[in-house]
Amino acid sequence: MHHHHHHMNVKKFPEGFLWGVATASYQIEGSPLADGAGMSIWHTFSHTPGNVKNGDTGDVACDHYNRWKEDIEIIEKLGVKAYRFSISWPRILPEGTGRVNQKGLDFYNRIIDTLLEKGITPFVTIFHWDLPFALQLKGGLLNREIADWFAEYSRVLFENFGDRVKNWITFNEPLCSAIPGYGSGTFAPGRQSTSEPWTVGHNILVAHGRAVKVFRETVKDGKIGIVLNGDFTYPWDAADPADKEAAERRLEFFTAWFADPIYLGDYPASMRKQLGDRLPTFTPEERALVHGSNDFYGMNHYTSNYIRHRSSPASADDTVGNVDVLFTNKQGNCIGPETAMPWLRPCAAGFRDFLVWISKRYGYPPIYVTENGAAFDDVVSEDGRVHDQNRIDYLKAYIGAMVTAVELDGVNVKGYFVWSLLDNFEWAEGYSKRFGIVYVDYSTQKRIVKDSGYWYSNVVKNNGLED
Ligand code: GBH
Repeated sequence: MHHHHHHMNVKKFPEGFLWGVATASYQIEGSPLADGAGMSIWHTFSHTPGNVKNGDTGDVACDHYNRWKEDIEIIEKLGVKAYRFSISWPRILPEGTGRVNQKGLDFYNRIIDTLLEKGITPFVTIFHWDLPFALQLKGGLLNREIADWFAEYSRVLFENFGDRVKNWITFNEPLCSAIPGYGSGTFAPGRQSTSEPWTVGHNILVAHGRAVKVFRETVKDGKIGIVLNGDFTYPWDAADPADKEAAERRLEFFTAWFADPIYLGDYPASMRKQLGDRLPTFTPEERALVHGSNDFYGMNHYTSNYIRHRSSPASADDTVGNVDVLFTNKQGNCIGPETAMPWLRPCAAGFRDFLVWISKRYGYPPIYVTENGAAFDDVVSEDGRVHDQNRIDYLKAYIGAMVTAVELDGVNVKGYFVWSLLDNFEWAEGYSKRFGIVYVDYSTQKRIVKDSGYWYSNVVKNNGLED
């Protein structure tokens, strides 16, 4: 018998808690140019040799463009209540603006209608990185006109789908568009700059604000927010005030970069201090668009790190807040065991602490955990199943940490989405990394629900973890 403090036994969620799974268009759909779609920057980037492991592209992916019905039936069979997916901008507007492609609208209309028929709540991400290549030719996210282009595209979606879709996400992880996209160059469009990431981040915030304004005029009974990624941080030396400050500063450079302007009206002081004029300033009009623009906080969270202060001044290309990002602390303790992704170490305590950090800083906003999960080297066993106990352990620990944050810390989590429904195109890693709770055999396109998929199905059924 276990003798916990009685609160610790509470593992159920409030009635109506939304359990979901998540995907993104370029990662699963395939057929990127079908039915009149324009090219996206991930199409051109992945077709440029050297950018993606093994030369993989999204040309076929999970063939979800043709198998969407089967995939929705899997969601239904697992009893999952919500599905977060993204819309491919160049399917809807092949040139980025202007002419609307009806066949693109039709594809997503079929998905939305099928989800609703089955009682699955759609969460639509407007932008999950597949920018129309036509807009990249005009400067893409670096061009401040992105706010006009994005508002126009968003309006098309709200007018066509807003009668049925009530939960919307503007941008997925703007940090990834800004830093891997424009700083290190590991993601499309593959630029390497020390100044551009900060302009890109600013332009995305303004574009988000513009879309929210359109949304509030057109979809009066809906909710909208941005999705931000964030790894939690602990000081390398918990007794050193400089490391404690560095751990805080890293969170500011990672997440408060976007969340502070939205919830508090301006960039964190630590960023202004280090970046000076390289960090844009908000005009009063921009600030009015951005401040107060979230109905909910969308949280993508996977891992945590130990953070050590750097005593040397930050170099111009430093994007992490002048810190070292580490897996072990001063005592030699490890943040968590390895997974298939070098950056991802399971640390469920960091999830609870991050939920609390966000809640305290921004006044306990409603939160949807829009992505959480892990990649492991899954294999199909002789019995035809995928016994991914490591993924079950990960999800169980993280969901448990979330329960604790809700029950003991008063964090306002409304829903949770596993990344991902399917193994899929993991960006620069191609098909080499598997995040799905459903295995995809890429040679046959056969889907196999992994043990974690069945396990998660039970979590949904029980509305929480079993004791
Ligand atoms: C999310 O981003 C995405 O939203 C999703 O599409 C993706 O499939 C999923 O997570 C799993 O990766 O060593 O500094 O280059 C992932 C966020 C972005 C975190 C890149 C790690 C690289 C860190 N990731 N980042 S770095």
